[in-house]
Amino acid sequence: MATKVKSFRQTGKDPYESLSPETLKKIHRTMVLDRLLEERLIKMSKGGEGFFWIGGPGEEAFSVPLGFLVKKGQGLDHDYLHLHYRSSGIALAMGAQVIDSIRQMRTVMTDPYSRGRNFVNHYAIPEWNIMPVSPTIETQYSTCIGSAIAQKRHGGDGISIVNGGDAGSAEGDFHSCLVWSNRPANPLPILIIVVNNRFGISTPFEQQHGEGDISNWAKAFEGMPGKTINGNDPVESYLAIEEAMRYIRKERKPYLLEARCSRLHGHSSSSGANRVDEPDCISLFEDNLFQRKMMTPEEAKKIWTECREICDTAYSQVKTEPYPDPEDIWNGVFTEGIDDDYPKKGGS
Ligand SMILES: Cc1ncc(C[n+]2csc(CCOP(=O)(O)OP(=O)(O)O)c2C)c(N)n1
Ligand SMILES: [Mg+2]
Repeated sequence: MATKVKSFRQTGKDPYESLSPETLKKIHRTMVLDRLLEERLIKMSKGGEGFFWIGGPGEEAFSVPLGFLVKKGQGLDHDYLHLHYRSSGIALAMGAQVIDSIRQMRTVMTDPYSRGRNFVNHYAIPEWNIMPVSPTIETQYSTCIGSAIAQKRHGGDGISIVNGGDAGSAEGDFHSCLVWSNRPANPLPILIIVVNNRFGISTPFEQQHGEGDISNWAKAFEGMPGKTINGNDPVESYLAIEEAMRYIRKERKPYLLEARCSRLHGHSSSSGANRVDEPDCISLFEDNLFQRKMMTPEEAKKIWTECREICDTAYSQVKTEPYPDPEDIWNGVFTEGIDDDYPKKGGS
């Protein structure tokens, strides 16, 4: 039987009081920074700077708390992250810099994640165990099995964290992850996340998924906790992620968490990336903070201005930076740099 964890709604306490004012403000600021970064990236893609945009506006209330809760570092004593292309809030909360995403968008040489080669929001940060993000959806649910096996053997409380989308959870890799992490012979410490924005490009969730909540898949496994949360609320997200991580770190077993989030700019630049009318997690969060007198509208406005300045300054800097030299394509691959004999060997 799957364990349904008791919702804090049933406890009668205001969940906002569970987090310190500093934590709430830190989350708010990073959500705003993330939103403005993504809006900048969209603007760049519409202006022909970079070839493609895909990212996470609408997922900030879930991604940012997750990023702050990661046990960050390199190696098996720390968490491993197997992310997808809507994870900018996670990376920013972990300490990634706005300017580096803008660099990857403009495909300049200074892009630290791919030297101007990959799509934007395709991170690769070895120092923090952030595995290279793949544009092939859901393969991360398979790769996370490997890091989790290594962490289980190693001991300690490091966990593997994987996130992906609702449509991808209809693919085999997601189910391999459930089966492999729940093997009675060797259960694995994986936080299995599905961010359900109710669409796979243009396929509605309701037309593809007969299981209702995706977290219902946990019921197939003896004792596996599964939970669906409102991922548009950063406090609900923070508390649910914290609870799931506590369980996985201690029990060394998997946990399935489904976060229902908005998708505020459609799928990607391929579908136009225009703003759509769905609940905005930042507006909702600000309303909650204002009502509780934890922040004033003036304070919020100041934060928006400061974060906008950070994005503007970074963008101005990136515009001065060089594109990769075409010859650089041969560097950082599985060869020893440029092979002068390549054309003679039949290449062109
Ligand atoms: C293996 C594979 N199949 C198909 C695609 C094309 N594709 C890119 S994004 C996407 C939809 C993914 O939807 P979902 O998993 O719900 O994530 P979301 O984009 O909504 O966050 C598809 C089918 C792909 N990138 N990789
Ligand atoms: Mg989706």
